[in-house]
Order: sequence, then C-alpha cells, then structure tokens
Amino acid sequence: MTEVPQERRLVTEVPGPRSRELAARKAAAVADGVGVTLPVFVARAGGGVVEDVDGNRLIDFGSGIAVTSVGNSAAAVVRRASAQLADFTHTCFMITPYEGYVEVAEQLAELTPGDHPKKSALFNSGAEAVENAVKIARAYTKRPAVVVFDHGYHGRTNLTMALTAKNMPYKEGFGPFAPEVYRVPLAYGYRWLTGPENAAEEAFAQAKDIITKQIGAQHVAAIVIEPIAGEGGFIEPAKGFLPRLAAFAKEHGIVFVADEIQTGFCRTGQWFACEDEGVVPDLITTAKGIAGGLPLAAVTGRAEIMDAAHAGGLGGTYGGNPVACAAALGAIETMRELDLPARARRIGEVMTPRLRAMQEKFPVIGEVRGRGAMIAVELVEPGTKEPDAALTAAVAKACHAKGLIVLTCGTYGNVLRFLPPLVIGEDLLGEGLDIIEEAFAAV
Ligand code: PLZ
Repeated sequence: MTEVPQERRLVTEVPGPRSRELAARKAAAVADGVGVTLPVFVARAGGGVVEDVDGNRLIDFGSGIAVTSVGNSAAAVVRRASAQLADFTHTCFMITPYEGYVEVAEQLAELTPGDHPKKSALFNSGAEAVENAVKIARAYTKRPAVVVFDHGYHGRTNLTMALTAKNMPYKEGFGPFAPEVYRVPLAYGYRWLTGPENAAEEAFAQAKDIITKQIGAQHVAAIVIEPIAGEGGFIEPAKGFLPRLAAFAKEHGIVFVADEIQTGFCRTGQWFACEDEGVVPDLITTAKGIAGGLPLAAVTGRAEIMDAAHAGGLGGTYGGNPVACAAALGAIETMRELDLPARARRIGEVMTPRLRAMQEKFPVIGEVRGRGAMIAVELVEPGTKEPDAALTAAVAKACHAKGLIVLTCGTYGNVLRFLPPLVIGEDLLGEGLDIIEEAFAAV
C-alpha cells in the first residue's frame, strides 16, 4: 500500500501540465456525456489526500461522492481485497457461491436498523440496488406504483431516472421513462413557503393526499426516500416527516424503502441516517461507503419481503463480486475499529460552527445544514432565497485552485457540499475550512 503524506502541497497550478495533457486525451477518447468536476488526474490517494499526476496533493472533501469514508486505499480494504484477488476474482455467486457474500449479508443484517429477521441481495451500483428494491416491493405487494419525492436522486438507469427528480443533467433527452412513478413534496424546511416549522406536517399532508386521492394507496408498492436528500441539496427533511411517512406506509401495506446509498455507513454520525428519528425501514438500499471504493451495493430488509421474489428472480453476473465483498468486510471492520460514526459526529462538530461563523460574515450563505460529515451550505442572493448557482460554481472553483476538492449539488445547483473521508485528520479539516473561507472572501 502506498502511504500518501497527509498534507496539502501545490507544486504546479491546478490542474497542472500533466493533468491538462491527460484531459486532452480524455476529450478525444471519452464520451462528452461523462463530465468531470475537477480535471485533475489522480496518481494515488490515501486517507484525506488525493495526489495528482503533477505531484500536487489535494485535501479531499468529496470522498469520491461519499464513497471512501474509511479513507482511500484503507489498510483493511487493501489487505482483504488483495488476498481475495489472489485467491479467485470471480465465479458468479449464482453459479458457485462463496463465503464473503454471505458474510456481507450477515453484517448488513446486524448493522441496519431493526431487530427483525433480515436478508440481503448484493449488486454492483446504487442504481441497481434501488431498481431491485422496487422489484422486490412489487413482487411482495403485487402492486405497481412507486412514490418518490421532490429533490430525490436514485440513479441513472431507466427506472431510477424516473425516480430521480431533477431533469438536467440526469434525464434530459433520455426518456421515455418507466411508468407508475409518482412524485410528492419533500419537507424542505428552508424553502417551505409557510415556514420550516410547518414543513413536516404540511408536506406529509400533501403527500398523503396525492397517495390516497390521486394514486390510491392500495396501488402503491413502495415509498422510496433518502433520509437526507443527497444530490438534491443535502436536504434533511423536517423532523417528523420520515416517521409520519413510515407510519402511513405501514398502515397501508406499502413497503417503506430508505435509500441510504449516500447517507449510510456512518456518514451522518450514525450507522444509518434513519436511526436519527428511530425509523425502521422495511427495505434499505446501500452502496458507496459500503466497500471503501469497490463497486458493491445491497438491498437489505425484512426477510418475508426479501423472499417474495422467486428463486432466480434476483441476481446479475457480478452482483456481490468476491473482491468487492472482501473490500466491504475490510471497510466495515475499519468503521467498527475506528468508531467512524463518532468520527463523523466530530467532523460535524468542527465544521458546523466554522460554517455558521462564515454565514455571519458572508450573507450569500443562506443556510448551513447537515448531520455528521454530510454538511452543506446553500448559496443565495443576499437578503433573498434566490438560488445563486453561478456563485456556488465560483466558490467551488476557487477551492479547487487552492487544492481542496469540494462538490456542488442541489436542484438549483446552489449547494456546496462537504463529504470528507471520516478518517481525515483535524489539521486537514481545519485547513480545508480556511480555504473555503478564503474562497468566499475572494469571490
Ligand atoms: N441513490 C441516494 O446518492 C448516487 C451520483 C453521482 P450509483 N449519487 C451520486 C452521479 O452524478 O451519477 C446515488 C445516491 C442515492 C442512488 C444513487 C445511485 O448510485 O452507484 O451512482 O448508481
């Protein structure tokens, strides 16, 4: 394993000459549809630092979109995945199975909320997990409809594009989309017209109306929601919204699916974000942080629901690949050993007050929000709630130029989000925050 020094170091402008060369090759050989946030080509990465091909070391506040929570190339991930690589790379679990898959399923049963009997099925990507959660819910309920939310993001496959709210860039020109998908309001406190204090109750009332009056609750197989909307803008639904929805789903025999692909595996300061309000989902989808950077995803849930799909009804050539499973076991081991939920909470405790202090200084910061190490600021025109996407892009760009990887998100493109690896050192965290502050001052 390569040890990347845990320090920021800029030796060229960002991106440097070698990265620019590679960017030219990318432009010639890679489809334009595959965009890039920061065209810095990576040579190696470790902990909270990404080193590029020009020798620059950048502080990582993105974790490859909430994936490398245990750090890049975490020791236990490398050790277990390397050993597995040497033993065998693939058999296809549906042909001749192996222990790692079963062990990941056992870990998922133990770690996810609720003490009911649980089972899992493993897949390659988040989108694939969400697709399969819908398949399982439909098989169990024998109903067609799926309810999703404003600002929701669930993937880029055909069904998950339908489930995803935002048109550009995810859906534009890629339809027609899967039918029987219905969208209801999300309790987005900051933008709730009658005020944040009413968001949970009113958004739920509207959702309930749409479900019972427009769709018919008896036709709904699943309600699919992110406990904190990720791509949509790090929107934590107003307290009370999720428990109301979960209770409503139970009352009507609807499968309640928590999409914890971005929020799960310690990111928000708990193993799973829905624990925060004691919500126990029927099914939970996970991916990203589960395997420390290797492609793995899962649907986990009530055994009787998971078993509703007939034998042979779920699967895929690579789902639960042995190397990805080994990596997941290494990632989970690291999360337990280092108590990463506590580290995530600590990151939140360091970041939130600093960002709130910036909000006092810079009136473009409309809101600071998030939980644990899933933190964001929403940028607006001062004195209004008019989204300022251009400014958001400019702040992100200024951070990149100084060697800090930050990401943007949001339905209106005006949210700057921070997803540091949970193992990041506090010195790097502080330095990253200084860069953010300088970037706000500069733009
Ligand atoms: N559900 C909640 O956050 C992936 C998308 C990046 P895949 N989010 C990052 C992009 O622009 O493609 C995500 C998510 C939630 C599902 C997904 C989809 O997971 O592994 O990207 O398919």
